[in-house]
Amino acid sequence: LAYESNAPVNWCPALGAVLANEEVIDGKSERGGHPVEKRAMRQWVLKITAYADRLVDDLEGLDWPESIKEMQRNWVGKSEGATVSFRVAEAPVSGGSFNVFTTRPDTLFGVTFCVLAPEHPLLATITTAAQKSAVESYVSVAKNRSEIDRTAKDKEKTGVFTGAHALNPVTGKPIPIWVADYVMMTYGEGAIMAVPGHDARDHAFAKKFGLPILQVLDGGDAPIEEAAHEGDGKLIHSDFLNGLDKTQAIIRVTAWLEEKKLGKKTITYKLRDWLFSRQRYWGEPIPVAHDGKGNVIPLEPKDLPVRLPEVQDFKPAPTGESPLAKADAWLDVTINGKALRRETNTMPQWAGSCWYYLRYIDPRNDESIFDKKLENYWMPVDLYVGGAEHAVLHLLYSRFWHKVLFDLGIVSTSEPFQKLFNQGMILAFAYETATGAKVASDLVEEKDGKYFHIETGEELRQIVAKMSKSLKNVVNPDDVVAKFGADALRLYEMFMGPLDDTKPWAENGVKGVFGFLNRAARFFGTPENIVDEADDKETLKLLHQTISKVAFDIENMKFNTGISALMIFNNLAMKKGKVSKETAQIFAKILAPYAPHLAEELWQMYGNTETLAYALWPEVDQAMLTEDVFEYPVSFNGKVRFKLEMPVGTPVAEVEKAVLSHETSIKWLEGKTPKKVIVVPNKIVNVVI
Ligand code: ANZ
Repeated sequence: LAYESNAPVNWCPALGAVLANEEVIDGKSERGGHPVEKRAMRQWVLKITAYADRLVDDLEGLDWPESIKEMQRNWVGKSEGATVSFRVAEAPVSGGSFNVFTTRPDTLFGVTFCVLAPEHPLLATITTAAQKSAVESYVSVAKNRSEIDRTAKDKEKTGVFTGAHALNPVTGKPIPIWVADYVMMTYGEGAIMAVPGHDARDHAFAKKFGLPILQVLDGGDAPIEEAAHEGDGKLIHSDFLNGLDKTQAIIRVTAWLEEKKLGKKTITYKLRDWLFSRQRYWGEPIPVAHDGKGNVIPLEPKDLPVRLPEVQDFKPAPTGESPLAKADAWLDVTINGKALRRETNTMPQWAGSCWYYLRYIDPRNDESIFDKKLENYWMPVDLYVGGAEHAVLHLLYSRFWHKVLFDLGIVSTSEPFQKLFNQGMILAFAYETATGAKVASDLVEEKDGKYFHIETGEELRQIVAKMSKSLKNVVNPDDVVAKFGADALRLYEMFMGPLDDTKPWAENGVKGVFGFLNRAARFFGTPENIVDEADDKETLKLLHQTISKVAFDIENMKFNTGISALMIFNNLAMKKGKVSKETAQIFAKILAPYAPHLAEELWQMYGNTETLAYALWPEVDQAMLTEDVFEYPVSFNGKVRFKLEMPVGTPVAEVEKAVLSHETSIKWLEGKTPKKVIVVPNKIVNVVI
């Protein structure tokens, strides 16, 4: 599952360093703007592609947001289609042919040219003498463009004719072979059959270079010269496929290709193997050594862990290797009598994030990864709360590692995280001028709800933006704690709105919950308010409704509405002016998940000596949740005319009697006897006149 490969890295000669992709902007280093080139370097790669199918299929059983599942499916990018072989017409070498991958073999009769990726090895042999210099200069430019840039849909297409032709396998006719950078060497076969009639990219390319456009499926919104028809339709101009629809034609032509040995059904993935080494000092050392004869020797458990050496200089080696390549004393080791050189690549930070949750199970175990019994008890993680930015990196990588550990029999579940919840991002207010220029928050003052620039006096607009150092609008939790306390910080975060909403931090909101905490502390913390007598019915009913609501909302991650229930109960208690000690203790318990400090303090004030954290959650008296009266809507011939309250459980005959003797009924009946009175217990009454 791990192999060595000469993979390209971003090498910056001026900095003498290998850069991460995000440190390269438009082919230049982010720091200093020096040129960056691709350079092949020995690397370690993990074979995540071996798990592609399972990474897609097993999403089915997970309780994750559908959007994240869809992002993972797209990232793995499973595509069903066919590989088709094209012979080169005037091949200078014997048996010259190349394969293409297509999801649309049904369009084979519409192929009017082929395109090879600039990195395609066949270019060297098929390009004609006349086209050689044009192709070579095109290829040298294209190789330095980024993949994102090359595949962007609306980018102007570029390319060069190779001078060579291929034979369309179904028609036998020659078609030109081009080279263009919208074809990627790393996907499918690194070559395509171009169908400008039915593929927008090929259409744009054909238009630009005056190549023929053929329609082979009927339909489409515009003439085929104007736009590709990418939808379904009946096959036309396609010999033995004529009259079939797309799906039927794909099956028919694939069988035909297989029979003629010109192609076969193929499944392709966008997912690539995972480049898992970095040329940096920091990072877990890769526990292998090299014998200098091309053999890689895995270290034995007794030689682990490999510790990083003390070094003075963290600059990369002149070869672009990690600084470890300069730590001579560390580099050379003798293991089992053999002189070896340690691996100098280190692991990326994913090495830790892929399995950290497994160590939480048994963090102090230094004998093994964990005690098997504990793993059995705790895994999988029941609920993982995290940001959506991890969708296709951490959350895919750790699923892969977990599956490898599962296959090795180390963990007992094939998936690590059963339920995933994406919390919303907390934004902050920011300020801008009328022309949209951003102003740092320390240059803003508020006057009567309006905002002004301290220096220029200009009126500013308040907007919502990400927290950022440059806007100086980052909220530091330590400051909030110092001003309002940790309970208020915690309560506000949960009270801001639905947990998965993106929303701005507002200090006024913190003040609001701080006020609630103060009111609750004053009322429940005043001994005279806590009395030795039973609560009235209204208080008890609301208390049990509140316990039930808070519990339900915790289970359903709707913390904000649970908190408002607590506020409503606090208001009632203050209105009554007193509560029983039992009720006060229950209030402390259900407040505790949100405001543990205040709750604990009240709890101890009520004479408890053990911490509230060990107290059981209060039980709900179900009888308190049911209403004891029901308000019947009473209709006459289907129209609701009044409402009538009756004790729950009143017999139907008595409800009927009460309805008919009601003064409003007498008015609507106008002295007549009703034809029928329908009473549906605890629902409705309808009087038919
Ligand atoms: C002919 C064709 C006709 C295509 C048509 C599409 C529509 P997905 O769905 O993303 O897998 N393709 C194949 N290899 C490529 C490469 N290395 N670089 C760039 N493009 C490549 O896309 C598969 C389709 O993308 C393939 O099907 C091929 O174009 C193109 F009406 O072949 B098709």
